[in-house]
Amino acid sequence: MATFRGSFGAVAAKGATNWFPKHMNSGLKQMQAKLRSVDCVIEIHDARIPMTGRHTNFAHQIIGNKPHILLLNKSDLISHGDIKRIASSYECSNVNSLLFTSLKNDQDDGVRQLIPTMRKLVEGSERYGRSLVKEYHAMIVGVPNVGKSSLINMLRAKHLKKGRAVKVGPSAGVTKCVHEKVRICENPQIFLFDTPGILSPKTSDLESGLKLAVCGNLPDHQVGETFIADYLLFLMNKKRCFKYVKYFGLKGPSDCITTVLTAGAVKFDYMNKIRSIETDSYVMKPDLNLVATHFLTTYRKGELGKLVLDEITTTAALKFKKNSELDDGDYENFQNR
Ligand SMILES: Nc1nc2c(ncn2[C@@H]2O[C@H](COP(=O)(O)OP(=O)(O)OP(=O)(O)O)[C@@H](O)[C@H]2O)c(=O)[nH]1
Ligand SMILES: [Mg+2]
Repeated sequence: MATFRGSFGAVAAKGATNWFPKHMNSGLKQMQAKLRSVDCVIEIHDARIPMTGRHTNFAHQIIGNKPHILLLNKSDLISHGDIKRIASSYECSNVNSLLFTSLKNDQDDGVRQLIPTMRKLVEGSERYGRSLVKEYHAMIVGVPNVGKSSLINMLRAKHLKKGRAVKVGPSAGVTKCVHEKVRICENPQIFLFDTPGILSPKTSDLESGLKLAVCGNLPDHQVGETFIADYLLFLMNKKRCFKYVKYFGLKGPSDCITTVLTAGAVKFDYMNKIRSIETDSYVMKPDLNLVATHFLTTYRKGELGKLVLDEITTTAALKFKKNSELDDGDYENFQNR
């Protein structure tokens, strides 16, 4: 069995995981300005990083005393066991409404529960000067690329049978300003505000920033595709998630990103023809950046295993076998996870 790095020692360029373009600053101000007409804040985060990367300032700058629902979205990319462990770890937190959603599933249970949960919370709240207003307003907040706009479109299609209202896309930073409210329900009338994804101006530590990068919450080129891929490889090995071995046609797990990406370049034919000045002839060189992008995209589609990037430490979590206790015999099981 290969031995793996105990910690991620690679060094990123200074500030590589800090991404706070102008639209985030102005978006945050627009969100604060709209708060007066909002009855409930729906915060969306990526279920693969349930403990990492939630914007720390949302709590006091945006949520305040308003009813708050936390949606851990993209739950199709994690296992049922992990959903249970995360839910139990949130039991003793200050989050009072937690739902897991997958917007890839039309019949998703979490999405079905959202409007009833929101109604219950709003009806049981003060509504600060809005008690005579019959329609409900909610603001959707979260870091980039977690599915805020997709949720609005899905709820609208489900309850109003109407088409897309807001733009969605696979990269971070698609929504750049707070949009006009979108109606998503007739009875009662419920409107949602879509908002731009907001990150903290400075990520607290490199690994938190890299986890956000692996999930696509900041642009790949900001951090560097190969660097993010190396961190993903480090986590996959740490969590004994070895689907990448077969995928890249390797003989066994490896902790060396160049070995993994070079194997991928050969398998997927990501080779560049380059003219060598020394020999005055053409040589084939692997395009490691392209394979790194392919690696990240494949993980993000869930095709390399249902991998939660955080450690989930709760009493319930202790019932599950810890990764550190796994041995060679577990290798086969994890390959098919
Ligand atoms: N697998 C999976 N993908 C999802 C889910 N929800 C959204 N996505 C995808 O995630 C990507 C981002 O979705 P958006 O709705 O644009 O995310 P956003 O939070 O509005 O992003 P910004 O506007 O950039 O802040 C899109 O490619 C969606 O198809 C989900 O539940 N599961
Ligand atoms: Mg959006």
